[in-house]
Amino acid sequence: MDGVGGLTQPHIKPGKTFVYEFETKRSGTFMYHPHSDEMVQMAMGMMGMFIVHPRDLAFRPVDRDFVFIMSAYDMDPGTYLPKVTEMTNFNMWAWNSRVFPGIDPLPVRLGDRVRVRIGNLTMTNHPIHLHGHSFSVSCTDGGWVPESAQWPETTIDVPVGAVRAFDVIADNPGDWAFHCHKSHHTMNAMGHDLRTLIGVPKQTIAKAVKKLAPDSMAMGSTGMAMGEMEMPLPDNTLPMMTGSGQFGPIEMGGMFTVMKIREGLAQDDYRDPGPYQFPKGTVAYEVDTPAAQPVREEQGAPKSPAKNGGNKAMKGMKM
Ligand SMILES: [Cu+2]
Repeated sequence: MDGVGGLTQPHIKPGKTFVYEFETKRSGTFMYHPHSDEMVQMAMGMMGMFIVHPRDLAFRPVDRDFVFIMSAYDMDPGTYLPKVTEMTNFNMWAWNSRVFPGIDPLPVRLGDRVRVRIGNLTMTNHPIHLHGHSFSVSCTDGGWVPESAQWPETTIDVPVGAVRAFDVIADNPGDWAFHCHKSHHTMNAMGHDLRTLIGVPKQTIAKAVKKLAPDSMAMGSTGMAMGEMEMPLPDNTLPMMTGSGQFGPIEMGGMFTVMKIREGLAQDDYRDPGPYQFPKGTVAYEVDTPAAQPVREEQGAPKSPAKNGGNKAMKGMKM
């Protein structure tokens, strides 16, 4: 029983219920979604993962098994409905319809064999990356990859309409970033077509721009991090980067979470173990450098009137 409306079955009209019956003939990682008014139904998130476990429990066993379906939405800040006609410019990149920091961490015991299954029903590919480890693709939605055909990776591309599952031995304790490697996919509610204002003293021009376009958002003069982007948000949106860790803001959003690998987790106790206690000598640290001057002055550019005051111009500006 397949679900292509018109081709293999009648369309399911609003208020109606259909039954699908089928045998699960092989194990693996699969996806399901409508083939009826797809642009609308998938743009609004109607999709899911379907996992078939092997009957033989000794076949490729793992200690931890995670699954994510990737979806993308285009929602203007302040609105409540994804745009169903968008084809390229999505601004919310979600795992299981959630964005970081709303995505749970992946707590894992040191030495666990871990499987992460990822399905892609967005309209672009996602190179998925885990820090601190290498791993191999163990199955796709086409079947299990023979061990002799696997090769080591640190990032695996998940094409549109495809599933990739990778198996990793969690042999490196720590808090390891796990994310899509497209930079704008680890951000929420991106403003598109913004001007680049790196190095621009913008305290004065921001006022002028705001007069012309009160809702405009100017990028910070040193970047897009939260310190530069202090502004009230409209209802029902998210900052582009948010979440915090033991050392400060994480400045990621979207398709991002953390695999927390710990020694000594109790059997079956996979609650969030909190931030990693780094052993001495395993965290990068600051050293004194001689004469650290602002770059713009070293290059002989005019002195900025916005020096140290640039952030204030952002306050009150809306996305
Ligand atoms: Cu991505």
